[in-house]
Amino acid sequence: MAKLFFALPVKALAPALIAWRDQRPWPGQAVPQANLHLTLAFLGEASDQTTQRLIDAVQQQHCPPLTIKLEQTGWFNRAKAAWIGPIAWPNELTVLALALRRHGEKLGLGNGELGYRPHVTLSRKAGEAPATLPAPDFLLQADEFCLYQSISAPDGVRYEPLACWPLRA
Ligand code: 2AM
Repeated sequence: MAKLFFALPVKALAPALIAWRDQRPWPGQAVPQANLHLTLAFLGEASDQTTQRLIDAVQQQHCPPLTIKLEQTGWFNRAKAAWIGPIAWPNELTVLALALRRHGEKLGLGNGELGYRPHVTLSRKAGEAPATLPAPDFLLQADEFCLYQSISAPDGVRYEPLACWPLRA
C-alpha cells in the first residue's frame, strides 16, 4: 500500500519561498524545502496494483505548461495549513486537477473533496492565518506533474515521486 497524491513540483522556486517565509513571522511548523509542492489531487491509500493502473490511466492525460503566480497567503482552518497561492490561475490547472481526481475516483481513490484551491503549504499545525502580505509575486513555471508517495518516518514525512509526466503544448 502507498499513500498517494498528484502534485506540481516547485523545486526551482522552493529556496525563494522558504527564504521569504523565514524572513517574516509565520505561524505553525515549517514545511521543509524538499517537501514543498502544489497538490493537484489527493488520492490516499492505494495497493500496488491500483497504483499501477492509475499510472497507466494517466499516460493519456494532456495539459500544456502552466505559469502560476503565487501572490496570496491563506490558511485552511480545519487542516491548520498556512499557504501561499495564486489569486487567479489558468483554467487548465483546474481541468488537470479535476481530471486527475477523476482518474483516482474511477479506481475507488480520493476523499470526496469537491472544490479545488491551488496552494503551496508552507507550514502545518498553524493555529492562525499568516498575516496578509504584500504580493511577493513568485512565478511557478510548471512543465511536469508527478504522482507522489507519502512516506512517514520517525524524523517526519517525505514525498517520493513514483512517476512524472511532461506538461506539453
Ligand atoms: P496540502 O498540504 O498541499 O494541502 C500529501 O499528504 C499532500 O496531500 C499534502 O500536502 C496535502 O496537501 C494533501 N493531503 C493530505 N491529506 C489530505 C486529505 N485528507 N485531503 C486532502 N488533501 C490531503
